[in-house]
Amino acid sequence: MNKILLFTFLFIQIFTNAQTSERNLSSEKWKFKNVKENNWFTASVPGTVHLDLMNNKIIPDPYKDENEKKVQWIENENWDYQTSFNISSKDLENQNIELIFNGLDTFSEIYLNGKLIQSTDNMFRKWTIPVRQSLKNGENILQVKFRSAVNVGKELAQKVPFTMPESPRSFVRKAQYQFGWDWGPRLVTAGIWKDVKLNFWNIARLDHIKIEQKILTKQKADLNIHAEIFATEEGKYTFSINGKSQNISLKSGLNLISIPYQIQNPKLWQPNGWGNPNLYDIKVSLQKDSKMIAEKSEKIGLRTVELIQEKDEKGKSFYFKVNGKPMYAKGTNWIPGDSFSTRMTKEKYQHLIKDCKDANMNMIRVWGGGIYEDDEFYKACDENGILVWQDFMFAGSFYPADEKFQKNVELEVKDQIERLQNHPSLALWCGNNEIDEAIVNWGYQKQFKYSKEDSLQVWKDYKKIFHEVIPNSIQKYASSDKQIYWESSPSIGWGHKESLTEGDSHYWGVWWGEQPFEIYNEKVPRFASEYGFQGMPTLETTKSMFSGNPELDLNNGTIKAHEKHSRGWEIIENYMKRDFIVPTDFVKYNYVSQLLQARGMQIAIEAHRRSKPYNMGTLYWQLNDCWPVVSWSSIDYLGNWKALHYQVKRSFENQVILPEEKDENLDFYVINDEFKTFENVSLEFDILKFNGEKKGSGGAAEVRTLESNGGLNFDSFLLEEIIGDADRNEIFLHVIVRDEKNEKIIAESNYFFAKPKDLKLPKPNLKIRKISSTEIEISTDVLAKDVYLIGDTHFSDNFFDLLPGTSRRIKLSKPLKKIEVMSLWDTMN
Ligand code: BMA
Repeated sequence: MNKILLFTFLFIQIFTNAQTSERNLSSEKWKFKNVKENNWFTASVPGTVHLDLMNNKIIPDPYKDENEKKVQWIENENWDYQTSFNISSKDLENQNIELIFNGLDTFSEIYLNGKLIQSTDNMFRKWTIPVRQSLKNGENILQVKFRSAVNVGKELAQKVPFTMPESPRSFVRKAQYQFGWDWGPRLVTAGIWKDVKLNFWNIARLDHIKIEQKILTKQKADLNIHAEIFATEEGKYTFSINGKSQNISLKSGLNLISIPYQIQNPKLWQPNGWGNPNLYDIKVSLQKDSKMIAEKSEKIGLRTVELIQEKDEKGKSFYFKVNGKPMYAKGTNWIPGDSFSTRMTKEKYQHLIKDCKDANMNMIRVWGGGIYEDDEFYKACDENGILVWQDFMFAGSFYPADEKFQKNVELEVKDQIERLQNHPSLALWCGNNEIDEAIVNWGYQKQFKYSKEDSLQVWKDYKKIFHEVIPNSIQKYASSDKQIYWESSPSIGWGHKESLTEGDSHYWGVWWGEQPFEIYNEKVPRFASEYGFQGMPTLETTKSMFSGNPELDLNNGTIKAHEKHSRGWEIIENYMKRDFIVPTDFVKYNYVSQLLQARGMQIAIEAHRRSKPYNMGTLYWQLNDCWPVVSWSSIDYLGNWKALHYQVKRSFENQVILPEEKDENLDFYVINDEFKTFENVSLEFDILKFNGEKKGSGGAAEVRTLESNGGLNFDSFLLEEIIGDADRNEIFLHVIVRDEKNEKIIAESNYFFAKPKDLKLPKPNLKIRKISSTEIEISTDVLAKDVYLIGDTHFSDNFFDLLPGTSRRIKLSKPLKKIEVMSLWDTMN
């Protein structure tokens, strides 16, 4: 009790001494209604109209059954949100009071006590409104009136003389995926999607701390701390950085100050797999006459990032140098974690980014059709050593560029740069997703019968936004060490050969082009920023598609509705037939669809890594989902790892051995992404029958050196010599790469000589033994291919091959009463 009293006392002391304070208005009682109706309902802020309607039982959950269709009317309506709050005479003694909306979705008019104080037209901007004059002592009424973004978009579209693809989505500065995507439902939201607060301040306000890294050496980091200070009183102030104070003079109005700050013997921020992502606290404060005026704190990391593009005999390199060393980028693409992004929690962000770290990734691309992510996302990336490729939020369409739109984009870019740039994880700003590609390759001009002038206008508008407005804003607002700009991802569409010799590439010959997975071995780009294949979500997530009893049947309407690609089911089935026996049983189909996806991505990732340093990055499409759906994700909506995520973890290990069959040979590539040289490395393999019987063995004649951050084609063998007269369908190869000096296995792999459907697998006798409530041991007599542990828990490993006569221990995230298990054999018999 005493402690609480003391704490309250201290808190009041600080609160009253400080000249700045905040009040959160999100936690006030909010209500909402359809403009056309009279009844008010309770609302949540931050939130969105769909969730409010759901919470009031006015609409069903759009993620369940086929309900998405039933809620489409919402996007055409206008919605009023309202709250009231009290202001005391003491509050009004503050010189300045601002109302701050961190995010409004999207077209709204804000009224305070009946007076219009602001109109908004961009979901990605922050709105700061001076309100001292509009506030009154006692109760104050705050209203936010939203207009349908779809209807506003349609009005804007009419002003353009030609039809824009997927109109009207590109006219509205709002998350584009809400208009429906090939993995996402159409749920065009409205609402107060981020916090609302009142900011009270006196004398001066401290804004936007920009931390610029000037010099970084082993001995020191020279930083410049830039601050924007708006002062109402001119005079002498004290500015402190981590307790180190300095006198400054401020004029009344806006002041831009820059103060050098040094860190001795800096510990670098290292990407995952290279070391620790060390972080430093930078606390700044502004004082006047020993009174605290304002304080701010930032967490930074000391690192350098460069994008290296140098001409070479094949084209142009494309890779990131991090802390002066070339980094092979391993990672994935991020989409919003929920169609109702306000539902994302800190825990979910932390979990998904930790899952990236655990799968040996070091980079993630925030895809341009979603949102500039929540602060917690970037914080998690900072803490886990995951670099961020940050798209601006423009995707797969044409965009207007009238003056109003340009200004709007500039302010959006400014807000986002100011919010994000101090994060050490931030590596690159990218203008957009697939817009250059859409203009050049997707044939919209023909489809919508554009005149020559229309087509020229589209290109002119593109250049305005992505060659001028955005890069100019980056130069103006971003710190000098955070200015890498890449105009469009991909830079060149996958139909053009240059997409493989320079820039970044989205290779969609697999899936969209329906080419076989093996084509990945030929189509290796300099930097693969997208490629992917769909797989079904786990059973738990599949079941969650139903409000009632799940009907697990491929022909069920609900199951079908949770695949958003128009030909998705067909493409999956076509590919499945090529490599697997297509099961009729739903659970087995679900399992094989995941194996298929993992197999495709394994082939791609291995092709990319084998080509290091020609290829220096591989980011598969996509990490996560925004609802329960069949998609390209490796982690489903409920956070469960699909077979792909387990595979990615294996394929992204720092040291890997990647066998490749070429003509009559089997080559063994060994790749090392660590900055550590292995001097005496040996390679040995066995050829085994599925029952464990050894058919042969071999190895590299000599030990070799595996260079730091290097890779080599270790050795090549004539296939005939390895296999002899054995049936390719009855054997596999097990290979080990050993560091002889330290007597340690550094990589291990299995290689099959036939497609899964052709393997003559014997029935494994799989046994599970309980070690503790959260650990099991699984064993087999003969080879168990693609062992699948089934249960609503996270298994530390799953979808793995268990070698003949071996066992493996697996940890469970939570205890299970019953664990079922199957393997590929079960789908073939
Ligand atoms: C990529 C992405 C997304 C899409 C994916 C799969 O090009 O940029 O637009 O979801 O393809 O089709």
